[in-house]
Amino acid sequence: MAAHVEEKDVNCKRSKIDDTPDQTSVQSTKKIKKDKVESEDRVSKTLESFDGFEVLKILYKNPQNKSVFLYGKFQGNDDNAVVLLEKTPFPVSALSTLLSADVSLKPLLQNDIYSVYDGLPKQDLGFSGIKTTVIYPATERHIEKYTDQDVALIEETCDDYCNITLPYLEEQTFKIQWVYNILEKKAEEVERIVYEDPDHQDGFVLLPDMKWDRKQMENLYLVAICHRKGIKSLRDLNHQHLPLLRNIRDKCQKEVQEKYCIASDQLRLYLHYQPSYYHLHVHVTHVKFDAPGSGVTRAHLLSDVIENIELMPDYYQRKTLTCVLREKDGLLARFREVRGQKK
Ligand code: G7M
Repeated sequence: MAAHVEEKDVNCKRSKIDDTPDQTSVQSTKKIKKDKVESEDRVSKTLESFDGFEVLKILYKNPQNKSVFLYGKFQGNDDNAVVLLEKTPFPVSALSTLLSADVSLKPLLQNDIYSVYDGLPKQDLGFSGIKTTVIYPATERHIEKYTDQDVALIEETCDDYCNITLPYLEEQTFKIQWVYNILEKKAEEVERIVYEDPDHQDGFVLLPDMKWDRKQMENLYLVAICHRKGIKSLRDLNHQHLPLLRNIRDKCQKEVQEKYCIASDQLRLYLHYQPSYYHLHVHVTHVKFDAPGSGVTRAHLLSDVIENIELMPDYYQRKTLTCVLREKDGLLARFREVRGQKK
């Protein structure tokens, strides 16, 4: 079986993505310029307010999950900014303050026993209720990423991976500086790190995902980023990675149990295919939380990944993987071009 894995690796043109922070690949000067801001080894400065911010476009809005994504600029600066506003769940600890004289009620509807009000806090109640994520300076890719768009389901065979996906990935500049900043402790406070196994081969850093507000356990969202460089995605995984994958599974479960008192049967550990960032990482979410990307078209349970590889060491070099690609994703355009499909 192992020999077969090597054979497959040879069949699939060797990846030029060496997964180093300063990687450059064949691309137009325009593109290099477009993405330059992200390849620099730096951490953007902390904003104090949105003073001088001008909203140029609403990229996405979702009344169900009460979020809105915007694109805009700060006065006197030409850099793009993407701002994600998401209303957060009510922290149980704030309920007694919310249901008190500190909130005035403005009636909106009154009918028989039913009434609806606008609840207006008179002062700071100790929780903002709005999670605000700022990507600044943002590239055009960020603007695309957060823009509402149609998606298409693509069945990627292993040949498609070798002939379409991998060459496409090799042409791109992968902006994973944020990953290296975390691994090298250049960004995100060290105390945010939930756990670290420093082993170069099988170690990883476990920390809160950017999407988690770190307040509610029921939408717990952590991400485990492996120390080893060069593993782009599920497609690269084979029997040699089993110790790494088992280590991530076992230690994440243990640490989450110890730190957050969440049992392993309440945790969902999974990988995305396609991921947004091609450096191996595992999503760790509460099973009750319907996290974006935790559905069948994107998430692959870590336990299934491990078992599939145990059953067939080169499973992910052979399996057709179905994934969702967004309309503006260049990879979708490439699939359509090669397959002679029109939008
Ligand atoms: O789709 P993909 O499997 O590549 O998921 C990447 C995950 O990384 C997403 O869940 C993001 O929310 C998370 N993420 C992205 N960035 C840029 C950061 C970051 O700077 N810090 C943290 N903690 N998580 C991030």
